[in-house]
Amino acid sequence: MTILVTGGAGFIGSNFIFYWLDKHPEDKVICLDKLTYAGNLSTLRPVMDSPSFKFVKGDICDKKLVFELFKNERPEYVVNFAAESHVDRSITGPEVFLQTNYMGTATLLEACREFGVGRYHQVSTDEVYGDLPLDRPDLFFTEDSPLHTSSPYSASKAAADLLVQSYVRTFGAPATISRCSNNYGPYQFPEKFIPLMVINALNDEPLPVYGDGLNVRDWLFVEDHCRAIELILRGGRVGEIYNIGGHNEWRNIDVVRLVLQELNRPESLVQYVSDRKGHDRRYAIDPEKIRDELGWLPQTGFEGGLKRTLRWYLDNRPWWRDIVSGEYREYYQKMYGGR
Ligand code: NAD
Ligand code: TDX
Repeated sequence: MTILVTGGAGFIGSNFIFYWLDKHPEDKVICLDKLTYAGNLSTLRPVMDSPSFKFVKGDICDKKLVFELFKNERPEYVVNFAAESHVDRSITGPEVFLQTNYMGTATLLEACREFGVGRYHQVSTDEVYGDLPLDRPDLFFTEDSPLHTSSPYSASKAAADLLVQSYVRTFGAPATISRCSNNYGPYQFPEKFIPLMVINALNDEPLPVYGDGLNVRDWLFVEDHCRAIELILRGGRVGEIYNIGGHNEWRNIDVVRLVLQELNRPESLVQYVSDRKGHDRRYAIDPEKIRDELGWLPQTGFEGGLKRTLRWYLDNRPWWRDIVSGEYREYYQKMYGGR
């Protein structure tokens, strides 16, 4: 069986490739990735020489390349992780988000239609539901919550979801969609909240907390997300959406405090900075559907998962040092300088 994983040189896609090859060594995994700033070939080093793995550098928007790949490899499963994924970048430059997240999905769906696949899975996000108020802890996102997007990033992801649903209805595409909460774990790009805080703390640099630090995110260890996608591919119903999240809500400032405590760094490193435009207040997933239909439950608790993640960043300094010493410095200056 051949499985095509797009965006597999990024954070969740690479963890998914490791997970899949470990669980299904008889399968062939092909990774299609453009290697944008967020893609890192060194991440895939552990599997690069495996006969079960093949890396293809390319853009999911490149119809000729994508069609050629489908024609030659005939993947049975396609899992689309490829995306521009950082909300802050979508605020300073939305176009590439629309191009990759929407048009890239369109190209993959067309290739599935032309060549036929067993399953197409769209990796979406809980951000398509917008946010929940802090004073209503009884509210959660269900699969029926209305789409209510706040950023160009979430709008581009919601648009892609609607396109996938239209292909199910009109063309009978064997597609599913998952909407997961915030992931954390090894190989997450340093621009994202947890690795950014960890790396700054290790470098004894200020930890920039947006606004009042009271925004709430529902954190899930990346391996739990990978297992949920596997279950959806195997047993999820075509045309369905599955929310993924583990009832693990944390205020940003409390995550920062925990990181500082674990790394034995002082709280004086916290620096409140001006808020993100349109900053979503609270995300919280109701995972009842995936639990009841597919038996999925998260297996990694937050404190254990965070410890594993911190250990990974401590043990893999060359991985993130290479990133933060390059063009990332310019990004950081532009995003945080004088904020
Ligand atoms: P990431 O930014 O770490 O990785 C994205 C990968 O996609 C990179 O390897 C990049 O090179 C590749 N890519 C970008 N544009 C491409 C293109 N046009 N063609 C081919 N490859 C391209 O992202 P991530 O955090 O691993 O997120 C993966 C997916 O999961 C995204 O679709 C994101 O929306 C979704 N998601 C992420 C989270 C999270 O917390 N990180 C939560 C829910 C859903
Ligand atoms: O420097 C920071 N300071 C800060 O306070 C950064 C980078 C973030 N934050 C806050 C903003 C959010 O409230 O931390 C929270 C998490 O921020 P991000 O890591 O940027 O994640 P978020 O905006 O919640 O979106 C994430 O979850 C859903 C992923 O990046 C998306 O790809 C995914 O779809």
